[in-house]
Amino acid sequence: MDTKNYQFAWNDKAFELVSCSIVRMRIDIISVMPDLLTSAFAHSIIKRAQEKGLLQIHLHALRDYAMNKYGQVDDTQFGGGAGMVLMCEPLARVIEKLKQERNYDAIIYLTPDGQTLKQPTVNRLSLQENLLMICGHYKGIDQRIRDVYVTLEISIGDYVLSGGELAAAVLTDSIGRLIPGVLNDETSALTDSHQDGLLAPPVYTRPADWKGYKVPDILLSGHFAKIEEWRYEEALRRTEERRPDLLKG
Ligand code: 6GU
Repeated sequence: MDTKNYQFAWNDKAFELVSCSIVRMRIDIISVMPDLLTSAFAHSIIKRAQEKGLLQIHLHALRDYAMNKYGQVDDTQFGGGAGMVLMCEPLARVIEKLKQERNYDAIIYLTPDGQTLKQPTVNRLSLQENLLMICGHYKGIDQRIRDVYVTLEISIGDYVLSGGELAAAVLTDSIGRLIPGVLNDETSALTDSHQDGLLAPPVYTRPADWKGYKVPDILLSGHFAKIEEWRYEEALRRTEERRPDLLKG
């Protein structure tokens, strides 16, 4: 990475990255309902990542690549059965166009039969430059598009969504916040649940006594080493109680 294109400046507390002429990551998302995604990326950390120039998100409406003037992008499935399937031709058109413009490190299809998303995959993807995500709808996309173009298939859990858009938003959010320079110290990723294989410990803020419910004394002690030890013990206890499967690995 060429650091001389980065601009740092003082804010109230820290010398911080304010702009950067190299976009660190570009994510392209193909969808029949791109509007569903706009607000997901217009807030909080992902909004700031884009403002800082560290992340570019480009939405592509599949209907712009439709078969005909009626905007057809799907058809019934061969062999019979309910539900529509997104056709090869519109998807191939938009994918080919994008592939001509840049090399993609991964072409990801969001699908309930993909591999379940876990933090290590998110960490790995956050280091890439160009990602292409395809959102399915209805019964999904023609298998031949998966065979020809898709390099990674991801599900966000064992339940069914109406389409891949919300999954693409989840994946983009989880990746975007890890791009170097996006999070500051206050929002550090290192203490997140799952990042160290443990669930996060409980957290408290003022007042120290709320209707008689008190904050654990240790957190008010100012003894940083003891506090860290307490947090670790609580994280371990919580993980044993709620997600013993995480401790087996
Ligand atoms: Cl990625 N897509 C859909 N439609 N449903 C899901 C999913 C994806 N992950 C879990 N459920």
